[in-house]
Amino acid sequence: RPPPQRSAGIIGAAFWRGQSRLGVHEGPDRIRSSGLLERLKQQGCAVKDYGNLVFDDVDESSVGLLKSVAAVGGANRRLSEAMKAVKMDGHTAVMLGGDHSLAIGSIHGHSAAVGELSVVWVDAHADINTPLTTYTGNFHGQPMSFLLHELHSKVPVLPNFSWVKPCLSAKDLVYIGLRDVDPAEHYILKMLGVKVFSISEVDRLGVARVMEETCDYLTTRGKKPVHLSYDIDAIDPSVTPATGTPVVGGLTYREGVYITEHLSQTGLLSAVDLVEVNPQLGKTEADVQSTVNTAVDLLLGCFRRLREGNHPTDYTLPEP
Ligand code: 5AB
Ligand code: MN
Ligand code: MN
Ligand code: MN
Repeated sequence: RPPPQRSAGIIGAAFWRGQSRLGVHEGPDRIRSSGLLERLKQQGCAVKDYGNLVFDDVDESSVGLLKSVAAVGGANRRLSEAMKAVKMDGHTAVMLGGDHSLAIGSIHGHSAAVGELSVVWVDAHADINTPLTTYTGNFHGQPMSFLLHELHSKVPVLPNFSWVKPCLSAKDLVYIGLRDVDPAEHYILKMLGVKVFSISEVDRLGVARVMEETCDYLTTRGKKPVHLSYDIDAIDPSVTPATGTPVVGGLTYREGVYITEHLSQTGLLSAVDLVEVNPQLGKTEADVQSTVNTAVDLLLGCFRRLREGNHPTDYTLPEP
C-alpha cells in the first residue's frame, strides 16, 4: 500500500542570469500552463502554488569571466528563504526554473529546513565547476561547487554570496546521465570520489539497476531526505530540444520518467528542481510542447504517478 499522498508546494523561479540564452525564465509559467497543477490534483495530490519569486534588480556587472555575479547571489538568497518556508509548511517542494544556478538556493534552503540531505543530480552536465575553473563564466555550470563542504576552500569570496554555507557532503551526492563533463569537473569528481552513473553506466547496467544502486548507496549511511535536481537536458534532445545546452545521446523519455517513479516510491523524496526548460529555443511549437510535456511527466512521476495506471484508494465500483 502506498503511504498517504503528500502535498506539492510549488515555487516558480523565472531567473535566467546563470546563463546567457534568453527564454529560460519562461519555464515556470509554461510548465504551469501545460496543466501541472490540475494533473497533480487529479492524481490525488494536494497542491499549493507559492507563485513566482520576485527578484531585486541588481547590478549586472561581471567579475572577470563570471557573469551577473551579484544577481545570481541575490536571486539564490531569495530562493533559499522561499524553499525553507515551503519545507517548513510541510510540502514536498517543487522548484520550477529557470536556469540551474538556482540549485544553490534550492538545496541550501531545503537543507536549512530539514538538515542533512542526499542529492540526486540528473543532468548531461556535472555543474561542479568552481568560479575559478569555469571557462564560460556561467553560474549554471557551477552550483555544486558552492554546496559541497569539500570544495569550500576552492571557492572565492563573491558579492552577494556570503550567505551561502556549504550544506552537502560529496558522499551524499549521486549523478545520473552525465555525458558532457569539463576536464576540471572530471578531476573534481574523481578527487572527491563522487558516485557517478554516467550515460555509459546507464547503457551498461540499465536504468533499473542504476536506480537500485543509487538508493542502496544513499541509504547505507541512513535515510536522509532526498533532493532531486533534474536538468531537462539529461533527456535526449530528440525529446527535449527546447533547452540551452543540449547534448546528443541522452536518457530516453522512459528512462527519464523511471528515475522519478523509482525515487517517488522510496518515500524519501523531499524536494525537486525542474530546470533549464527554455520555450524560446524550440525550432517548432511541437519541439517546445514535447519538452514541456516531458517536464510535466517527470514531475508527475515524482508524486507517485505510475504508468501502469492509478486509482484513488477509496475507489469503489458503481453498483448496477
Ligand atoms: B547546465 C559547462 N560545463 O560550465 C559550463 O545546463 C556547461 O545547468 C554547463 O547543466 C551546463 O558552462 C549547465 C560548459
Ligand atoms: Mn545540463
Ligand atoms: Mn544542469
Ligand atoms: Mn542546460
